[in-house]
Amino acid sequence: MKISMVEAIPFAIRYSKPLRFASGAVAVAEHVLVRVHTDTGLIGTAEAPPRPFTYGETQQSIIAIINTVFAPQLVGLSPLQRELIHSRMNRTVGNPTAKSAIDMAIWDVIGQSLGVSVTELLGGFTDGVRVAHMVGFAPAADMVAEAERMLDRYGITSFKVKVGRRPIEQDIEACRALRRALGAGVELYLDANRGWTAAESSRALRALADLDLAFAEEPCPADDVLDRRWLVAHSTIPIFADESATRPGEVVRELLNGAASGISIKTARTGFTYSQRVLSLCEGLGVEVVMGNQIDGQIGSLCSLAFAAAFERTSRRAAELSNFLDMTDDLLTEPLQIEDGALRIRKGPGLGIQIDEDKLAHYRQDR
Ligand code: MUC
Ligand code: MG
Repeated sequence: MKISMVEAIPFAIRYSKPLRFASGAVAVAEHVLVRVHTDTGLIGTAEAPPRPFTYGETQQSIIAIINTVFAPQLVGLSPLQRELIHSRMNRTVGNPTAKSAIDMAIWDVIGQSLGVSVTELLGGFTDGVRVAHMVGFAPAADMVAEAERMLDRYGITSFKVKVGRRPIEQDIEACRALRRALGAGVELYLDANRGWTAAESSRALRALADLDLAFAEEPCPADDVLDRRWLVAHSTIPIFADESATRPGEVVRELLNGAASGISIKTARTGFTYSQRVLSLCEGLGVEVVMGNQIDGQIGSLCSLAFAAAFERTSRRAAELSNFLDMTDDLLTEPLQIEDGALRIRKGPGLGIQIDEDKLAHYRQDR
């Protein structure tokens, strides 16, 4: 089996409720559908979400790099030559979501060709993963209403609260209101997307010390090297790295620098191949992981779920798999369903992604 073509299709689907956070906001999912075709007729599918505020990629840059650089390097290779595929793509620095979508589509093809699911291929640990929901910036009462809706309708009991950049009192008020409304039984954790200084982080974490927060993600910039190390050393809760640890080398650097005590794994930026390597490093170094969300649609969420369910360490914590709920529509023929606070993997071959071609025709932007 040989790769015969790589397609990069831009599409745009509106959010019914835009997600706002310290480093940006997303109101429209302007993603790229990536399809890896083979000479056997099998087609692997994944999606790349451009996140200029985190990786510098745009929808146009993802399409350009795939069409002009990656596709010509990959056509003619076997999907099983994953190391060679990455070696070729890694001649170009950056472009993590473009590379990762190709990687995941290739795993999809391999799973389909063997008649097994990607979760089985990767590790096959479990078939269901608890879901954590991300609550974006809004007045405290609205954040509470959103979390209550997620709890009532989907049984979700783990919430990531977006904080940072806006007046710290507003964040403190929102966190207190959430704990008061949701009770002691739910898990709450924070993500400041580098929106605080180390001193502000320390102040906020002290002010919130009685709320039983599970951990805090990227409270201040990892580039503030000594400040961040000081914060991690003095924090009473774990500090997780997300956008400061987007590939294996960065993960090791941040952990050995004392800049983090846990790692967010996002398949959108490390695919399955490098997510596995990041996970192995975290196991070896003895740190916790959380499956993060790159504000993925249903395709990206399915990829993240497939990986999360494959391993013991990734399925321990609730995984961030619910951002798609705020989109007005999506491309799967069979939508993802969160039930009892969990998502179950698709048992069929590969990733189990079936694209609704009518919807794709409607939302694609290149025709
Ligand atoms: C997250 O965990 O930070 C928002 C910015 C980004 O890079 O990802 C999202 C969620
Ligand atoms: Mg984050």
